[in-house]
Amino acid sequence: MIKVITYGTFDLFHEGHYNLLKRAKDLGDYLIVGVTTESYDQTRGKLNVVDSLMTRIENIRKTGFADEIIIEESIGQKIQDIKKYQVDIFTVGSDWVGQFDYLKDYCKVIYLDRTKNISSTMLREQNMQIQRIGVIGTGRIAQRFMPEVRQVSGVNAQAVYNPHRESAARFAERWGLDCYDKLDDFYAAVDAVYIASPHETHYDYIKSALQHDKHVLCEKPMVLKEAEADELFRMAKERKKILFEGIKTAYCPGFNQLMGIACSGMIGNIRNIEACFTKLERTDGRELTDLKYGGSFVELGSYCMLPIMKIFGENYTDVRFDMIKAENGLDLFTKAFFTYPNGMATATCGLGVKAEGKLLISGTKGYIVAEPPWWKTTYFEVHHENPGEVEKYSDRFIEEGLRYEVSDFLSMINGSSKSKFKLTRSESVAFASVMEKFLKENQRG
Ligand code: C2G
Repeated sequence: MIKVITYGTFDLFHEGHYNLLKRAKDLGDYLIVGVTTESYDQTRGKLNVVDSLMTRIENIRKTGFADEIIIEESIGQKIQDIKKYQVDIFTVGSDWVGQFDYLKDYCKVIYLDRTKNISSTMLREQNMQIQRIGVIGTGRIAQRFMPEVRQVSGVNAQAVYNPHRESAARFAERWGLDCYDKLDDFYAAVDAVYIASPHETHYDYIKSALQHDKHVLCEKPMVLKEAEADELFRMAKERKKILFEGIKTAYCPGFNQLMGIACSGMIGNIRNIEACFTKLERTDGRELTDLKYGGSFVELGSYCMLPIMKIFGENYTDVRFDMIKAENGLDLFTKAFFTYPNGMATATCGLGVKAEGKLLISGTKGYIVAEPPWWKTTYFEVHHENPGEVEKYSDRFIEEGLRYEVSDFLSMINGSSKSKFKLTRSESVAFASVMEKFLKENQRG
């Protein structure tokens, strides 16, 4: 008996998938089909899969070609499956030519011609209206955003706005966008905006974008006053628009896995969280010279508060700040101490002092530790009383990681609520409220 194996996501099952499975079956006597899990697809950068795993399996089953359906969960699994099921032929569509030649040591590898003019990506795009996204601001973060947004299907980066026409034109030229220096014209050309302008301009841009009925993804810190955050979220709700604070960590798969484990009870009741993020900045850069909105806490505090608020919630009983300041009064190193009824937490941020940069979550049955850069979570460990008992978890964080938030922003626009819990409105409001307290204490409020 000749055994054949093939793998795929098989999202929005179409003729191309059908043809592939039919021909795969014809190659032998017994066909095994491996269907990718959602988390495996996420790790390999496929972020917008529409159908659930059950639906995708059911669609394959209905063709009648598969003698056995298995789940594909990780990158190294193919070799194991080939050995385990004593597979004779591995096959996949011609879009993968060459990429699975390493399996030739284990079985025959056949690339079948791909069916032309049909793909899941095409169908996904037909199913949803393509969102034209416009970028406000042309600085470093906006530059990082561009290659990321291109990885997400269903959005098209369309336009850029900067009141300084020259900067807008340069950015537009580099990334192939339309450039605008008048806001009304810019809004008319897009469905959603990504705001990456200086912090102090966020509030006005968000407000005007919402007034023009645009969805908004705004870089962190979204705003620095609780009342402003409240007002903007209320306005977004009234206008049925999505307003998202872009803290990339909140949307990345590894961090979500970490939060899931922390909240699962695996390390018991959580009592202490230490989140630390430091990066040494040039003393003449914006971060250490902008007397109103610079400094380490405004720059990095959102990342460190994220695990704290997600685990302990927004109702801390007290928050206190200790800091080391530069001559110009900006904080080079800040520790924010949060007190909760049953726990405590510190958010440590530095732009002029280097620290170990860990995330440490301590509970009554063990602790979780993630080394820097935990804010781009790829790896963490769960430790218990017995030092030999350590569980290790890893996930992928691709390049700058902004693709995850763009993908979630898009699914929220398209009516899916699967990303709602990743960063809630009330968490964003709580961040703004802590920032406001911090700035007030520094006479910067
Ligand atoms: N396919 C095809 N013709 C199309 C579209 C897809 O022949 N027009 C084939 C693909 O080449 C693949 C299978 O259908 O063999 C499933 O395609 P996808 O769902 O896109 O899955 P893919 O990402 O190719 O997964 O481990 C996963 C595998 O490596 C392949």
